[in-house]
Amino acid sequence: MAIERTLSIIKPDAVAKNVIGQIYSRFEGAGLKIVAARMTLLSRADAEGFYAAHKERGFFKDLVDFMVSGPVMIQVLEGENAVLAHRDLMGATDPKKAEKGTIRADFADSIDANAVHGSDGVEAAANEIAYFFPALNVYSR
Ligand code: RTP
Ligand code: MG
Repeated sequence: MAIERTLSIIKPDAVAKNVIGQIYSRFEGAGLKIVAARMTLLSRADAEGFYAAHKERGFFKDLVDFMVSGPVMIQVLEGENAVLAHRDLMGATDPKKAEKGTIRADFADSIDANAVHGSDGVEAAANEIAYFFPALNVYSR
């Protein structure tokens, strides 16, 4: 099994609900280690750059508006098959379709306010980690 890293964002809705710790417990319970973390209020430029792949989609403006609506908690997770393991913990993008017991089923309200982000592949993870964390701020554990 490959040890991977992936980027996680606890989105403004979940930060506002005060469930950062509960979400962190799920990461730790699944064997994912938090190797970098930072709370920040994203600028529009940060959010637009991060979601640049979606800039032609109809939901892009709503997505950016939402991501800058309050602080987010950004972390790098490390572990065996971290990218997919994290996507499994998150559940489907639309919380109505997310499996019971997933983070989105338990904490998300809608497809827009869906509690968490996770990289969708190893290459995206590397780019997203570099986007938010200079190399010196990521530690192997
Ligand atoms: P994320 O990137 O946030 O981890 O979510 P994801 O991979 O499950 O979904 P993605 O297709 O990458 O979409 C990014 C975010 O855009 C919002 N979205 N809205 N209204 C819509 O049809 C729609 N589709 C996507 C969601 O908040 C999604 O997390
Ligand atoms: Mg995505």
